[in-house]
Parts: sequence; structure tokens; C-alpha cells
Amino acid sequence: MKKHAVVTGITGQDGAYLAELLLAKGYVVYGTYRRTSSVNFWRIEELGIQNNPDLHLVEYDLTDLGSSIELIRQAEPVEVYNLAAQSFVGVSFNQPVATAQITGVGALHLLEAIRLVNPKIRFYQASTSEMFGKVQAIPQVEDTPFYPRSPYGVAKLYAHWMTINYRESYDIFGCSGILFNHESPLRGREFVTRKITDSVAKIKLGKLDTLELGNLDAKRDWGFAKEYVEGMWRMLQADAPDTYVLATNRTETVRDFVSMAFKGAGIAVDFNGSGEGESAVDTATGKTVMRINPKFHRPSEVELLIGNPAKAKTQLGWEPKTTLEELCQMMVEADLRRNRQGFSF
Ligand code: NDP
Ligand code: GDR
Repeated sequence: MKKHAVVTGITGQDGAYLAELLLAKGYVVYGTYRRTSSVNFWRIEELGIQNNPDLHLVEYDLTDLGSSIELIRQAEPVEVYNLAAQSFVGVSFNQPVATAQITGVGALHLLEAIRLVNPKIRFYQASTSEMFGKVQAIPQVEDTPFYPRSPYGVAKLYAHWMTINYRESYDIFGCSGILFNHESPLRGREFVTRKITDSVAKIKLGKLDTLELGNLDAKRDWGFAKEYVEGMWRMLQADAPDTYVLATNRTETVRDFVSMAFKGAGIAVDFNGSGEGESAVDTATGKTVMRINPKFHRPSEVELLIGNPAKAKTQLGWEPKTTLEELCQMMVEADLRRNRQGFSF
């Protein structure tokens, strides 16, 4: 008998990679997607898993308690990975209530469904370094105090504590993975790394003049998403439920990533000016290829994230392997290929 797993948010970056991993490990996967006017399966198509007979696509919305119960009852999973969320920090300032309902209370719906249908099911909650927000220690580890700086961070903190509360109250095997930023060619284009690599590819191919960004000074700990989903799976195979940080223990600025991406496309840039007047110029042509647009600034910013994944290494045998340079190059090359072929999601 194959094990069943539920993956919420299969149309997202992590959902697609995790489904690929679980199918390779012999699971039957129930991947959930939302009803929209044009459902987007490009990631599972790019991974070539959309027609796998062990993959069942289930229409589901995290904000509905009844369908959460139905999902768990019908899929009969041994493991549930809650990856669905309104995951874009910037949008959470404009849609704080929707973000609370989806990203915060949505996780509670799944915990309730597990408690009611089968409390033996193991549960993974996609927690985030955004919970550290205005950081209280460097680097951040599992017991660093939280200080979220966005409605998204606050909603995720609620879901994080609910996972711990259900672990302690009902003995549910609930794990919380505090994952730092992880990126890939499957990253959504609204997030800064993919926005940069896609724009750099377009500039290289003459399809775009200038990339516009917000805060270049923000520092992030960026890893490769495909490696991080392996860490999620390992958390649910452990002897006891726990909370783990997954990160690379290296931090770089958005500006560094911009330079790395242009370099990866064979364009050398110089940065000029400062603050909102900062720009980057192609040293070969003298053209401005990056400038600041204040509309991309956030009302409150997370300035510095760097995580120490020592606990995950010791207890789960998990560690990141891909360097930021390799990751950036992989993303630039994927975006050059897609843009040459005339499409880019
Ligand atoms: P994505 O934004 O790529 O994917 C989010 C998924 O959630 C999509 O499949 C989306 O569906 C789905 N979703 C959104 N709203 C609902 C809803 N109401 N009901 C059901 N599904 C919904 O995120 P990632 O793959 O990057 O991240 C996965 C999870 O990990 C998220 O919870 C994110 O917050 C968290 N996380 C991510 C990190 C990262 O660096 N990537 C770091 C730490 C945590 P649709 O395609 O229809 O929009
Ligand atoms: P983040 O990722 O907010 O860390 O959340 P994002 O890539 O959106 O921003 C990273 C940093 O870059 C700065 N920035 C810009 N960001 C975007 N999106 N667009 C811009 O034009 C731009 N210019 C500068 C941001 O201000 C920020 O400082 C991601 C998401 O995946 C969350 O779901 C996840 O929980 C965290 O990572 C860990």
C-alpha cells in the first residue's frame, strides 16, 4: 500500500517541488489548487509530473473549514504539508484581512480537520523567517524571539503557534519549518530574485530597457527551493514533532543579487547615486539598466535575515548544497531560455 500525502498549494513553487519529491519516493499525492478563471499548472508541467497517475489534483480553498475536513477524509493521508498561503509580503499590506484568513486561520482549518478526522496524521506547517522580522539576534535560530513586520509575518506567527498548540494540546505530530527565503526557476515573478533574473534575461535579449526595484539594501538568506522541500519531508520522518530552521547561514543584499544576475547574463554593471536616485549602468553601453521605483518600497521592512540551520543538520541530516552564485546562474539561464522561446511565466 502506498502512503498518501496531501500537499496544499501545488500550483506554487514549493508545492510543485514537494509533489515531485513525494512521487519519486512512492507516495500517492493529493495536490490542492484553487478554482480560478484560468488555473495555472505551469510548474507541475515544467517538472513533467502533471500526468503522473499517483498525482491527484483536488480543488480546495484553505479558507473553508468544511472542505478542509472533506479533503482530509477523502485523501486519507499519513502526512499533510500545508504550503498554501497568501505568501507575498508586499500584498499583505494591501490585503491584511485576506492574508490573516488564508495564511493564519487557513492553517487552523487543517489542524482542526486532522484533530477531527484522524489525529495520527503528521502535519507540516510552512513557517517563515519573516516571523523574526525586526531581528532580535544574528544569526536567527529556532528560539530567537519573534518580531514580525508585516501582516503576512503576523499571520504566519499565528499559524506557527497554532501548530505548536495542537502538538501540545492534542498530541498531534505538528512540525513547523521556519524556512528562510528559497528560490528557483519556479519562483513567482513577483518575488525579487525571479523578478531580477527574468528582467535581466529580457534586458539581455533587448525585450526590456530597465529593471525597477525598491529597497536594494535589504539582506536575505537565499537558498535553493528544491533542497528545502527535502527538509520538510525529513521533519515529518523524525521520531518526534519539532520546529526547525532551514537556511544557508549566508546573507547578501538585493543589490548583490542584481549584480550577480547581470554578471550571469554577461553584462557588467556599475551602481551610481544613492537612495531613490540609485541606478545601475551597463558599463559596455552606458545605458541605465536598473533604477529605483519608490512604489516597490514597503511600509515596514525586514532589513536583515540570516539563519543558522545547525539543528536541522544535527537532527535531520539536512544541509543546503547549492551556492547563491549557482542558484542565480540557474535562474538566469532558465529565464534566458524561456524568453528566447517567447514565453515566461
Ligand atoms: P507560492 O506563492 O509560490 O505558492 C502559494 C500557494 O498557495 C499557491 O499554490 C497558491 O495558489 C496557494 N494558495 C493561495 N491562497 C490559497 C487559498 N486561499 N486556498 C488554497 N490555496 C491557496 O509560495 P511558495 O511555494 O514560495 O511557498 C510555499 C509556502 O511556504 C507558503 O506558505 C509560503 O508562505 C511559505 N514560505 C515560503 C518561503 C519561500 O522563500 N518560498 C520561505 C518561508 C515560507 P494559486 O497558485 O492559486 O495562487
Ligand atoms: P520576502 O521576498 O519579502 O523576503 O518574502 P521578496 O522577494 O518579495 O523580497 C525580498 C526583499 O527584496 C526587497 N525588494 C523587492 N521585493 C520585491 N518583491 N519586488 C521588488 O521590486 C523589490 N525591491 C526590493 C523587498 O523589500 C525585500 O526586502 C519571501 C516570500 O517567499 C515569503 O512568503 C517568505 O515567507 C519569505 O520570503 C521568507
